[in-house]
Amino acid sequence: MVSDSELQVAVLGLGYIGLPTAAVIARTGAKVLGVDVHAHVVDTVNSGRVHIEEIDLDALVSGVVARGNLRASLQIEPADVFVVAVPTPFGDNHAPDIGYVLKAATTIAIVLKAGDVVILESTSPVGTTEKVAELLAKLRPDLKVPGHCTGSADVAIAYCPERVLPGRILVELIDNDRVIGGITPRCARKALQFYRRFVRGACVTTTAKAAEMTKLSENAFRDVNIAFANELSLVADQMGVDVWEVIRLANRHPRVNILSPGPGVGGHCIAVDPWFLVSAAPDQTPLIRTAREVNDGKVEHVIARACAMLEADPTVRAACLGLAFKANIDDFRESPALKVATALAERFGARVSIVEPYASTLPAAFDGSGSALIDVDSALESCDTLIVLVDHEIFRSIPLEERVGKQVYDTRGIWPDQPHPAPGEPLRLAS
Ligand code: SAJ
Repeated sequence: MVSDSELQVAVLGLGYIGLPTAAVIARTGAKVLGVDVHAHVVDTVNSGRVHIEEIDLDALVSGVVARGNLRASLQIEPADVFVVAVPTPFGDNHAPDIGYVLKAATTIAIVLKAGDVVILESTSPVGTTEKVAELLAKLRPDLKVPGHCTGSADVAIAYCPERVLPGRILVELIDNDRVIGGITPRCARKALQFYRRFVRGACVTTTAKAAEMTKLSENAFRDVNIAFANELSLVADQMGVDVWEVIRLANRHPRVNILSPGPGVGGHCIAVDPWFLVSAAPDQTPLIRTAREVNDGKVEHVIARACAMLEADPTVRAACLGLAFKANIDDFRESPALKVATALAERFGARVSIVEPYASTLPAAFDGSGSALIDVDSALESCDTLIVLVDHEIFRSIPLEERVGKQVYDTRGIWPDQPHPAPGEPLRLAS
C-alpha cells in the first residue's frame, strides 16, 4: 500500500462516527476527503469547525483541516480507500433500511478503480456487505468485484463495524480491537492493512457476515443486560427494596455484573440494532425482542410514575434533570429522558421545568408547552420535586443538603445518600 502521506481516503457520512474517523485518519498524514449530503456540515468542516459535540474533536478537526489533510465536499472524488459511515435507520415494523448504504455504494461506483478498498462501517443487517459487492459488480462490470468474479478481484470490499462510545470516541477509535470481515480473506487482509495505520487495538479478520453479526450481537448483549436491570428495578420497587443497593450487593459476587437501571434505553445504536436481528430471525429471537420491549416499556413506566406524582399534588413544581440519552453528552437521539420530559411538559406545562446543561434552548418538541429551560441553581430554588432522567456529572454533584425536603424520583440512582422514604412517602423511587 502507498505511504501515509500519499494515501487518499474518502469517508462517506460525516456524522458521529464518520467525522471523528476522518479526522483520526487525517492525523496519520493521509489526505482525507469527507463527503456529506448536508451543505452546512461540509461548510462547517471546511472552516475547521465541528457540528457535533465530542471530547477533543474540535481541536483535532481544526488542526487537520489547517494542515490540509482533511477537507469536506458534497461530491465524491477518486481515492484509494472508501469508508462508509452513513446511517442505517429502521423503517416500518423495525425492518432495517440500508438505503443510505446502497446510495453511498452507488456514489463510490462513479470513481472506483482497480486497487481500491471499500469498507462499510455502518451498523448493518447481516448480508449488507454482500449487497454492496453485488451493486458494485452491477454498476461497474469493467471491474472484477470479489464474490462476482473468478481469479483475483480488482477491488477489496470489507465490513468493519465501529465500536466507539460517544464521549470517548477519539480514544476508542485508536484503542479498541476491530473486527474486519472481508467478502474474501484477501479483502479482509487489504482492509486490515488500512486499520493498522491508526488502530492500536488488535485487528481480527473474519468473514463479512460474521463481522456484521458480531456488531449486532454486541449491542443486543448490552440491551438484554440493561433490560435485566430495568426489570429488576420494577421488581424491587414492587417489593419496597432499594434496587441500587441490591445491584451493588449482587455485583460483589465474582461472576455477577448487573448493569444500571434507567428511564429506558436511548441513542441510535442499542435501541435500534437488536431489531436488525429480530427482523432477520423473528422466530429465533424471543429474548432479544422481549429485552427491547422491556426497555421501551420502562420509558412508559417512568412517564406514568412521574405523572402520578404531579397529579397527586397540584402544587408540585417539578424539574426534569437531563434530556440527553446518556450522561455528559449533548446527543438527544432516541433519548428516553427527552420522551419523559416532553410527555410531562405536554401534560403539566409550566409546572414542569427542564434542566439540561448540554442544551442552549429547548428542543422543538417543547414548543407551546409552557415548560422552561432553567439551570440547576434555579431548579433547586424553585422546584420541590426533582426527576433525575440523566446521570450528568453536574447533577451527581448536588449535595444532600441542597436536596433536603425535596421529593426525588431518581431513575438513574445518582444519589445513594438520598434518604429512604418514610412509610407511604415516595421520596426515593427507583422505577
Ligand atoms: N444504559 C442504561 N444502563 C446501563 C448502560 C446504559 O440504562 O447500565 C442506557 C444509556 O443511558 C443509554 C443507552 O443505554 O440510554 C445506551 O448507552 P450505552 O452507553 O450503553 O451505549 P451507546 O449507545 O452510547 O454505545 C453503544 C456501545 N455498544 C456497547 O457498549 C456494546 C458502543 O460501543 C457502540 O459503538 C455504539 O453503541 C454503537 O455505535 O453501536
